[in-house]
Amino acid sequence: MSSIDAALTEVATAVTNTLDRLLPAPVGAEKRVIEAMRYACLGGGKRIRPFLVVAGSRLFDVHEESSHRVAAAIEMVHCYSLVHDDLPAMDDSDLRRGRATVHKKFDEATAVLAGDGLLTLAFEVVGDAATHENPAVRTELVLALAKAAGVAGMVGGQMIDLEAEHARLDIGAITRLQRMKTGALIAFSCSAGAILGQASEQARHALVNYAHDLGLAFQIADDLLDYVGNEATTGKPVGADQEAGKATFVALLGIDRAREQAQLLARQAAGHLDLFGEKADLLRAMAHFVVDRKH
Ligand code: GRG
Repeated sequence: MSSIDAALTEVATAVTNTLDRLLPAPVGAEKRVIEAMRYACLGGGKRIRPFLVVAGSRLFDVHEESSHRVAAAIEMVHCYSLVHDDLPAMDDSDLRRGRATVHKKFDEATAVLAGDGLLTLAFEVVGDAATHENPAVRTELVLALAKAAGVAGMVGGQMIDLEAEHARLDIGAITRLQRMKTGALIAFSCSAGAILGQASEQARHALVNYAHDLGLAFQIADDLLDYVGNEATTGKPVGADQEAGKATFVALLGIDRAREQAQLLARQAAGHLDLFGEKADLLRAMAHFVVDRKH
């Protein structure tokens, strides 16, 4: 196993344990929605966003309980977005992470509620004093997460994406859409450690630049998997973007140029971390992992 695979596995295990602890126990009359929330969060996933929170936090020697709580919160927001994105009103998908989507396993109303429950629980976790003793740090995290998840970020990007089906977006418009839809949560994940560690402006700036390039590289790799991946390894249907006529980086650039662009962005992302020296090796390795991944 490579060191990045081993590090991802280590963080994934720790964050899954934290999620298990933070998600309520499935009891009481409301038990069904809690079961759906747990099903959405505890069954697989690469845990890339939690990894970025934990690896970024290590640059500033942040206490692990703090970084694991924020890592669990960002994964809750990510899982909510997947649950809602899979609904018939959006992507209408039956398969996610190699098993039935939440609305297939439960039902549509429960899936809507489970997503809502995860989004709100994420803010409860970040805002809790157990995440950081300084209320100003907690407030900064809550605001950054709200911006990343809301209309200026993921929700806004998803709206543009839904309206863009069969539209001819140019490279600038696709880049903006993806920076909002997937880039914003990735950017929050990269900056969370600097917020928790009350890092210098220079350090924060470097991480913002890293996140920009990493987010785009991640999205191009995701678009490529829709073209050249297979359902057995991705654990989700492939070819859906092409079928829907979606404007993606691959549709615009072609497979070879998209691959080259993703590799270039990964190298550029790693280059932004020079000031952290060897301490940032895991984040550098992650930049290459996101473009070389098969799922
Ligand atoms: C419904 C508000 C709302 C937003 C949905 C992010 C998103 C917007 C939808 C997800 C659909 C999708 C496939 C987007 C492409 C990029 C992406 C987020 C891929 C899935 O992330 P991974 O690869 O998944 O990190 P795992 O399962 O490993 O966590």
